[in-house]
Amino acid sequence: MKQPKRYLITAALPYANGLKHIGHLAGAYLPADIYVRYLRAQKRDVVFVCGSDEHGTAIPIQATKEGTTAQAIIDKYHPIIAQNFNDLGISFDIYHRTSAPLHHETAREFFQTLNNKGDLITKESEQYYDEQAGSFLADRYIKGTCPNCSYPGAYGDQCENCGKSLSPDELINPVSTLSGNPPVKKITKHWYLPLDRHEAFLRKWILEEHAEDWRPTVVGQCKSWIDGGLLPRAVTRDLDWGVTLPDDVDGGKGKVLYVWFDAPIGYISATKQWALDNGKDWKPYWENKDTKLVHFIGKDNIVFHCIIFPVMLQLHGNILPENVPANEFMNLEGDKMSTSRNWKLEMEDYINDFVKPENGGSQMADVLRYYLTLIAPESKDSEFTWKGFQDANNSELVSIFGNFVNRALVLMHKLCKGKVPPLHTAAMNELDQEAIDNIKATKEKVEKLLEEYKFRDALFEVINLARIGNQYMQKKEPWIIAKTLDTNPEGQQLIDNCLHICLQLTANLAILINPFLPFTAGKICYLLKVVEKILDWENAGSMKLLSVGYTLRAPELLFRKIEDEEIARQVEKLKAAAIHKEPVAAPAAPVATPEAIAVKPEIVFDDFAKIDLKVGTIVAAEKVEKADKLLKLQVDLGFETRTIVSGIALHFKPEEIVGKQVTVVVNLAPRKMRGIESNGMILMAEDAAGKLHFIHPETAINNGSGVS
Ligand code: B3M
Ligand code: ZN
Repeated sequence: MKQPKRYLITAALPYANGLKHIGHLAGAYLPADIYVRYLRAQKRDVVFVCGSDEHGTAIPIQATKEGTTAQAIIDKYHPIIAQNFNDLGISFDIYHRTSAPLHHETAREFFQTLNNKGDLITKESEQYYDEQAGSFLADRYIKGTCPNCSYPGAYGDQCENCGKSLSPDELINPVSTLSGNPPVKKITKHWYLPLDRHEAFLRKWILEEHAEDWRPTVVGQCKSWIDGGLLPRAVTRDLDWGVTLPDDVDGGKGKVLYVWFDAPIGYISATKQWALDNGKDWKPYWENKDTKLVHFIGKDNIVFHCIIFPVMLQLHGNILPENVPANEFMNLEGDKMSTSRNWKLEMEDYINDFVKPENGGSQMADVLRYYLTLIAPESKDSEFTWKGFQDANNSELVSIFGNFVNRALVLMHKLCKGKVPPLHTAAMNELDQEAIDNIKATKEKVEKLLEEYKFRDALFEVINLARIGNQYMQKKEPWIIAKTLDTNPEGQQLIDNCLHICLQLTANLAILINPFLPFTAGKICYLLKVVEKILDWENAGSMKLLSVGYTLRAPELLFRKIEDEEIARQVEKLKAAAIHKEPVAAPAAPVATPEAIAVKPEIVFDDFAKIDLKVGTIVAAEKVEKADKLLKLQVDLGFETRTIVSGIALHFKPEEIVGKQVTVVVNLAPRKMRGIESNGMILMAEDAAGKLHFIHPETAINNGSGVS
């Protein structure tokens, strides 16, 4: 693609229903910010939009929890979240709100246009209804067991445990979160976006045109959605919180737009508000093909940004995203981050504990940005540990990056009278040239990686340049030469060359690190007494950033060491705050029938110990021909993958159990079933209704783990 004329960068709009954690930060906002800062340094025309998602059932549900109104909830969380992002250096051009009238108008117009063009259909259907509360149960007003992972607290729109997007009808044992009662069904009319009409477009656009440049995880998720069959998606809800339908829409009274219909339109209304505030025209950003639109999101938002919103944009006559670099999830200290179990590190907490001036200041915001980028879940889930955070700080930021910059300044003050020394070309050797070449090469590498959204690799290259700087200094040993100056006065030229190069390298580091660690880049500019204009990307690779003879400030450390006690305190705090409880509205377990509680005759421990139970993951499943009840499974047990034939075909479809962890009896004698040798048995629990449930660890663990 030739260079775009302008860029519109979006980061998912967070729900304003609570504080956001570092998993959110690492998933969308930080990578988006790095990309935008890089583009700005390239002097490209770029607008970075975000804002609060203030609709959907999540908001009124939080209001009920806090005993207040939906409006009070968004008014409480919107400014705090905006401030948290600001404190961590996330540099939106606008942080808008979907409760703004401009957004309501924009979303309503969008719906109207599609509806008038015949791009939406209406359908009457039976939907869950709470008779006691007298209302329909959209999305999060209904809970039940996830059909995909058996998590008992899944919502009607999504399971927060496995991330699968759901519809209320898929929930097992659904209950209303309003009254706790099982719901009834009632007829209602809704508007639908018929995705099935757009399969050919989506296949061509994603699976052909973007098969190479989008992340494999993103293309993979889209492919499975498309292959799974696209269905019309309801875009309205029976709710009293959200964007109301246009007045002239027949039967639209009392209904609002589905939050996932209006929220992405929030990117457009945010751009409009930004344009109003800055005397600009918003239209080219959404209508001209020479705009590059990029959505930064977490993996649970892929379908909305890659399938549904693009169909909407296409129908409405807008441009489509060039890329949707979605990140996988970030776990925390060995477990999934979770709001309901309070297993998380909120941005707010980090800011209070580290970023407040008395606790370290903005440099500590950069430390978090550094570690989160280092472990960015770009291709697979990753894990934040406090130990990892400490190590990244102490052994990379302090010992490599900070140390290099500090030594360059200290030695310059000691050996070059506090001024930038000249470069004596005649006295240069190949080590000097190599260092200079490395600066230029690093610039090119970082640039290429950033253009490909490979932020962790790009950051590695920057740190590596600091590492190269340290090695160069170590090889040149100007402090040793300084001791021989009495007998060898030309030695000063060698010292000058080394420090000249180290200081120019330091200025280059400021430019290259700026998209990732903006506070650090600012601090280096301060130490070098240069204006931040120097951080323009085109300056990277230059060896003329600092003028010869220029006096620099006395060195100050860029990063402080993080002590063991600080880390221990954080781990303790996390554990103490964790809530070990079943999700609130989990359906009560059905009472066991007398048969189920009948107990078999007593055995001794040795009898039990003969059974070898291990955890495995079902990696493939297919029906066994001419056997209604049997599924042929491939189960990965860590040490080997086995074929197991299991009598569960009436309970599970093959595609819904692939990926599940199960408990396997691994030392059961092999047995042939329908000609297939089965090597083990999967443990199942049967409930009172005769439904089967897998027995599996609470969170994923290594295959082959023993069960006893
Ligand atoms: N508010 C969900 C989320 O925060 C949703 C994103 C909207 S992006 C248009 O994950
Ligand atoms: Zn699930």
